[in-house]
Amino acid sequence: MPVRIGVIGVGVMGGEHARLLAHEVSGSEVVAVFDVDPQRAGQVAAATGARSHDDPMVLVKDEQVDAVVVASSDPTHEQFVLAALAAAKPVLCEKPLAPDVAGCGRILDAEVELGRRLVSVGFMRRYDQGYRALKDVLDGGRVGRAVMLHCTHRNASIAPGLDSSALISGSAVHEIDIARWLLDEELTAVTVHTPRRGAGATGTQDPLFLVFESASGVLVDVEVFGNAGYGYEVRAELVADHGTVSLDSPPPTALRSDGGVARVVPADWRGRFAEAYRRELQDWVASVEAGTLPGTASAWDGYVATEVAQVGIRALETGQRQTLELREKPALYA
Ligand code: ISE
Repeated sequence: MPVRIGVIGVGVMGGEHARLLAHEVSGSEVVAVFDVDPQRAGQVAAATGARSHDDPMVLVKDEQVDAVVVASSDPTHEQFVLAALAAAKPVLCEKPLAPDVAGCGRILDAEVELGRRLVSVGFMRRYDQGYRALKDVLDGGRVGRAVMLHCTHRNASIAPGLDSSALISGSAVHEIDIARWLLDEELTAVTVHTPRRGAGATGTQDPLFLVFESASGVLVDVEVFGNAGYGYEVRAELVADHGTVSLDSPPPTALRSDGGVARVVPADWRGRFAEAYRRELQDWVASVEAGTLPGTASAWDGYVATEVAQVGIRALETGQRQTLELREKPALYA
């Protein structure tokens, strides 16, 4: 029997998740969708064969729904994740788990109270083949221990007038999660530097240059550039004792013509990480079907990402290095 999935929020991300779950992920079907825009919900329902709900809480409780994907607006994530936990249904929540630490804490408390891990958070880079190969090299010991991790995260453009804090909470949050995952340790401090603003900067400061310190002394630097102009590009280079391993971009396909060589740079993250999203959903569905834990980020990872991002915003606002104090890690996430 396929896993019957309800999707809350079928905009850019949720609509793509619904399409993948209905047509490209095996073992799943989309049986229910909700969106604040009923017309959009109707279109996705028609394209996936699902029912369109007018109440997301009814969708969560629907006996025809085995598992829930939350891809609605960030401030609504907490209520829908808590509802899925109350219904004891597995839930995959797009990042962030919740925009604020208190909201993440309420979700952690609810999952600990339930005594079962049902929450997954959509940090899809953990499923990107490039990042997984980078982690395999590091874990295999071939280059020794990590010393530094250099990260580049550039968008062609972001919503006009977006505050700089969104570059941390909405974009660099991916580097926060992937650094913890690659290094298998916590980040302990953060400093944020503000170079001259790029010509495309709207709203406030853009780009930002963040420097995180890990518990073992690894430095993780992240250039996050919201209005880089030329395209979407994510790179990483891990520098270790005896060598480096890098995640280059854009893809190796090169066009040679008219005396030049050109490579296509993706327009945004959906093209660059399309396969990672599919793998993430496939792993999550397989784990729901088997009743096992998926390889996704957990609610704890979601909480830490939000906590670190909020401290990073404090470092930006104060211009001072900020240290990180996490809440005690419940045994459920050992
Ligand atoms: C966007 O919200 C995402 O989550 C993308 O993965 C990220 O690369 C982009 O910078 C964000 O704006």
